[in-house]
Amino acid sequence: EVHWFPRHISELDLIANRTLDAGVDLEADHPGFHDINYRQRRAKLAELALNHRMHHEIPHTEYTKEEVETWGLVWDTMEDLWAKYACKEYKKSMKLMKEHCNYHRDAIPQLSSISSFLRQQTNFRLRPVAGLISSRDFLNGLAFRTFFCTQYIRHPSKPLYTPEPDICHELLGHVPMFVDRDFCDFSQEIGLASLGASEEDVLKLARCYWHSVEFGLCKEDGKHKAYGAGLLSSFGELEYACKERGPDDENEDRPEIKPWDPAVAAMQDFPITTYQPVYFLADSLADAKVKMRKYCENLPRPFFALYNAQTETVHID
Ligand code: H2B
Ligand code: FE
Repeated sequence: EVHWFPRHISELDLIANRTLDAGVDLEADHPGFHDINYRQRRAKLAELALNHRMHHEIPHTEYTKEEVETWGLVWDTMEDLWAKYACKEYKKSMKLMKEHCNYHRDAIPQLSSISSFLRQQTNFRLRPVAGLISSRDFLNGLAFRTFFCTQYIRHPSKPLYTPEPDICHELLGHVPMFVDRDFCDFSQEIGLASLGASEEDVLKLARCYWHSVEFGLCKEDGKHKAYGAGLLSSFGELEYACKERGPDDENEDRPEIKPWDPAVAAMQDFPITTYQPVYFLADSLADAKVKMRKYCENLPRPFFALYNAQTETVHID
């Protein structure tokens, strides 16, 4: 029996609000757990996401001075690291984000403006979401070239750490990559394969997503550059993953680098609160996409899903 899945983009409204509990551990561990003002702010932004409907304008969000300061601090910390370790696609897009979407250290950009820009560029869009949703729901959105995007910001007591996605991770890690066509097609490929997939296959696709969209590396002139959002928004791990190590650094902690192979990544478990022990390295974003497509074509499925961008509908063959 095939698991239910959305057929029209408007049906993403049905899954966007199925947020998961952060889990008792994460909750008690959360830097904002005991901060009543922070929790109220989160509740207010959650309400905006819950009330959103596909094809409606995303409302303008006013951020407080303190929130903008946190954003600025993350920005300042990351800027030099992007220059050194971000892939060329990211750097090119970041330039466009500055020109078209008000990206700079002193203001948190608006989702509505980013979403319209992405739609013009690659027909990807952002859809506000209140927090973490299941892997299945999250990946299903990608089939419709839709990225579920949180709007709240991490707690100011720990500006360089967040146990969950936040606006810094989404806008500085993920968004610039969605200006790149190969990357968008790559993401949609995983999304289409997740529609109606078995629990087992969703888990495999979620691992592929993790080892690429979140923590993927690609080659550039013999060097390792990051295209994964978890790296591009984390000051410690970006350097850890991409740094060139010589024979003198032998005693240093170093991650294992495996060539990008979705069949291997699909079986590779990962930690969520520490640096990754293993990263996957693609030859290029186009290479990552081609391999992902081949892998998805070979998943055992009773049908093949195609997306019609004009009608915003998924058809099955
Ligand atoms: N939900 C939300 N809101 N944002 C994410 O980035 C996210 C998610 N990632 N659910 C998913 C899970 C990812 O870790 C994979 C697909 O499991
Ligand atoms: Fe993410």
